[in-house]
Amino acid sequence: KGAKPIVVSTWDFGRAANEAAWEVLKKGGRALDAVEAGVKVPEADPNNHTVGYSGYPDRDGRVTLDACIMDELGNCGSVASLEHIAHPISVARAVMEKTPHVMLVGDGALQFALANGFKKENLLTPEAEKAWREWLKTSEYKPIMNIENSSYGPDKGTTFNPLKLPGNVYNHDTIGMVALDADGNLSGACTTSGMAYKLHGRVGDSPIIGAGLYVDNEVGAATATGVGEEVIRVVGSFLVVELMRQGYSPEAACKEAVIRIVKKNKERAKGVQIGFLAINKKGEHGAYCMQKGFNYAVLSQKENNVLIDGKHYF
Ligand code: SD4
Repeated sequence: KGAKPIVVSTWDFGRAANEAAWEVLKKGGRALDAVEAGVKVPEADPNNHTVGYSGYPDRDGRVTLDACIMDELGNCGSVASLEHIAHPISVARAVMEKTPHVMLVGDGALQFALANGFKKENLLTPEAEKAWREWLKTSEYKPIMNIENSSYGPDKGTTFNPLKLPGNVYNHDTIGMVALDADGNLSGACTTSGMAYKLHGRVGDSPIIGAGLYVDNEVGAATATGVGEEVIRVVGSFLVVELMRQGYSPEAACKEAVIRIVKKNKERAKGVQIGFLAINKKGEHGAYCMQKGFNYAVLSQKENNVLIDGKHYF
């Protein structure tokens, strides 16, 4: 004991998630339990259309969820393209704890979940279905130009690059959460419904260990949000942790990972949002993103669930 617990998570909806994680951390609980409890909050939220229950479906109208979790010992579990289960993060944890595997996908992941007591549910809410039916009229899919974020858009008094989705709802936000507990151990969780109206079977970075999430208990932990294809390309979260190992601060490491993506193709990078978020072993936090608009929530004894704007490349 003796470390100062901290939990950070992506986007403004990370604050409610942090509160749940803090309930565990403040009692000296494990970071692993904290991050699972934390991300279950947006997974269950009917107003959040980008994570868990009520997520926007793929182009076939199917809600397919991606999630992963990783602890201080390098144990990890993941599910991809999982349907009908409201808490994919808990299925990912069960994969980690009850199987010799790391990742289960699609029908196999569902079969495993049902065999382990998870309830089959309809995750497509009437609201999300309505949005999908609207989308079907044009079936326009341009993920490249999507600037995901929750603080811009017509509803917030700015017209900065709004998505053309019904109801002006932004179509991709993931919750990534990393935490340090009182024992000085790190863990992380990441969960999403992925890009709205994606091809059926598309999997992003979020359930890929090293891309959407990485934890190394000697160094730090990192998570990512944004266009997953870009994050996978540079194995983003692993990269951030390795840069911290070399002495970079969390923010500098996140910035360098963003620059790595830019270097691959600057024109392509201009049209996408990516956000990295990290903490190190000392409990220092930092983030960096491609475009203005990414923010993250920090909860510790010092920082009362403050929302911080990530610095941005463009
Ligand atoms: C994905 N990275 O499926 C996720 C989406 C996301 O903020 O993060 N949105 O590519």
